[in-house]
Amino acid sequence: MLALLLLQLLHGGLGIPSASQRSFGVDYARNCFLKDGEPFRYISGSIHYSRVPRYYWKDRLLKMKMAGLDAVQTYVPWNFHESEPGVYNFTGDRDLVSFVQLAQEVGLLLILRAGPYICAEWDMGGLPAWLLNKETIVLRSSDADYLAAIGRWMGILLPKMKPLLYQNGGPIIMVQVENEYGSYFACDFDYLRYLQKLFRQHLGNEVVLFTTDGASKSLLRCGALQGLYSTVDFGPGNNVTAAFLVQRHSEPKGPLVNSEFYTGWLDHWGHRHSVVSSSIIAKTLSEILAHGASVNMYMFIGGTNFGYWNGANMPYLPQPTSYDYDAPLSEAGDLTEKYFAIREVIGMYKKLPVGPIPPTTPKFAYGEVALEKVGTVKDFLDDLSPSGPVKSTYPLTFVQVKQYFGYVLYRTKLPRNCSEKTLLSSHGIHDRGYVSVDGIPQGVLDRWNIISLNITGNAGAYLDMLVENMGRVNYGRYNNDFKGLVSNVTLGEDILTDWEIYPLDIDRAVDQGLSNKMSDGNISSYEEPTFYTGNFSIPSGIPDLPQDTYIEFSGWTKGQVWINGFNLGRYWPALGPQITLFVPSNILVSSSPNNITVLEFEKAPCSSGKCLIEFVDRPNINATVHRESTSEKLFTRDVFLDHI
Ligand code: NDJ
Repeated sequence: MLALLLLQLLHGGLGIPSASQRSFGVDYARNCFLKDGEPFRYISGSIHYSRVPRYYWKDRLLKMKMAGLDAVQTYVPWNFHESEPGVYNFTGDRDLVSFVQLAQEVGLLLILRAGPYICAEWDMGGLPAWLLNKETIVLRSSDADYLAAIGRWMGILLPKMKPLLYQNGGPIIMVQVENEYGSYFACDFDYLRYLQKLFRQHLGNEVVLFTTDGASKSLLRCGALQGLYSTVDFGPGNNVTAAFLVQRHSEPKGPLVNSEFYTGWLDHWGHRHSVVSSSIIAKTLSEILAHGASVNMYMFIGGTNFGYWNGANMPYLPQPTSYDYDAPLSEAGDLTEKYFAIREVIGMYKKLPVGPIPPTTPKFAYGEVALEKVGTVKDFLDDLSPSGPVKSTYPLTFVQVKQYFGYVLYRTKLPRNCSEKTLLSSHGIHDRGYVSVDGIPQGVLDRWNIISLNITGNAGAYLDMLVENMGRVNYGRYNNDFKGLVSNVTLGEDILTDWEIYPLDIDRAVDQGLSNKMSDGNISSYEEPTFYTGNFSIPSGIPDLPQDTYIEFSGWTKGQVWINGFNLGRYWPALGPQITLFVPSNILVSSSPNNITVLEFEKAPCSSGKCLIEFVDRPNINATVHRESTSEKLFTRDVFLDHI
């Protein structure tokens, strides 16, 4: 006994197990996890560090801790870290090691979903678009080039994670390999085995590696693999007992685990905002906990798809900028009624931590700001595309011109005079094309709804198509989502040739500042894609400013917005349901005016001379949508899974 005490003291004191004593594993005899030799089940919540500014990581993690959670779960989006082959970024908002350490400081364990594929309503499910440089690549299979890229990436990522494993003194108790692989067509066990071996090589034999699949036998068939602990995911509509019985097909013994218990649901542009009642969440959560199961709530805080990070579902429907998810913590980290309902349920099963819950951060209505038209994309072409166009007989895709996100300008000349009846068509607009002839707007082509439009113009006039990548498909077999003009464009019967393709680095140009290049504007139902800029200052004399705010785009149509060079994401109030964009206070400055840059593609509310945006203190992500799609029903999870 004395020897044991001495040993414990030597290892850093009583109560806190030293690295060598720390252990985490599966107890098959007692159907639970074992943590430091004791039976354990976890209550966890999902937070994606890539969707929350680093400035707010601690606030959100503390709120999660105070809800009674034992653990947080995060995905690692590969494309967030490896923007070009071999170019890695783990700094600032991408500093994953700091995020994991912060979770530990706050007293939370961490479940790491390391990818390579994550789904998550994230561009291409987290896979880097540059994988498509090999056009025929079969993603999520044992395609040799795909495996080689994963091998290199995991060789960077996993050694960073190894010291943070629970048994090595860190908070990571489990690591997920792949994600709902059973829902994917490839069903390639060699691929799963490759991942298993790779993860073991880098992380050792002790860590619990696991998989997650929808709670149906057919989905587990291709998702589960001997040696990877198989867990299920299901939402509040499901029969809990039946769902866990499905898990028992793969894991006759061991802990019951729901790795994604849906607290809300995802959104699409043009569909109503998803709302799930707190009472059904509380009721089902309680049932899950009463089964003695471990659970991860997806999402506990959804956060924001800043920049271009949103994904899309098929038939092609992109997700909006907000990833609020109707989660217990709102997009802005606000405490909601659902948060307290969940906390109360957790309190019925374990002792809640004592201490204050960090309050909801205050929001400030900075009011209206007048923007000024500074020029069209064409006016700024030299700044946006300093290396000039790539010339090609037929259109090239984004990856072929080595641009992965945002917008590319495709230009050619009209081969003949076009009367009002001349039809411009393409079956390959990925995803929206803003069309003009000699600077006169003609309309918009879009991937599913409008694949042709009538144009007018004389032979030799410039035909410009600014093509927007609206986010790559993140789920299912159409994951290899090429962007740009992915097939030919026809004018009547003729295929258009001799293209000049301008890759556009808009983010860099915005960051450097756009000087006014205004030529006379014209008023039509469409306008050319145009930049607007403005400034606003944080009022002095009011304590604790700058605070978070929301930018509202009343009267604007569709575009992208930056504040002080930070790309806040896409706005599309003309469609909905999202009308305001979350502006976290950390991107605002008090020392000088804050710069707003807006790129509006279709029509700004400036005909009266005033182009206003407004900073408000309340979000609106739940507005009536202006084009409700009949496919909406397809996207509730259960109906969706029934269709596979
Ligand atoms: O594992 C997936 C997770 O990352 C499971 N989901 C989640 C939905 O939020 C999220 O993508 C599914 N997505 S099934 C596909 C939905 C198709 C309508």
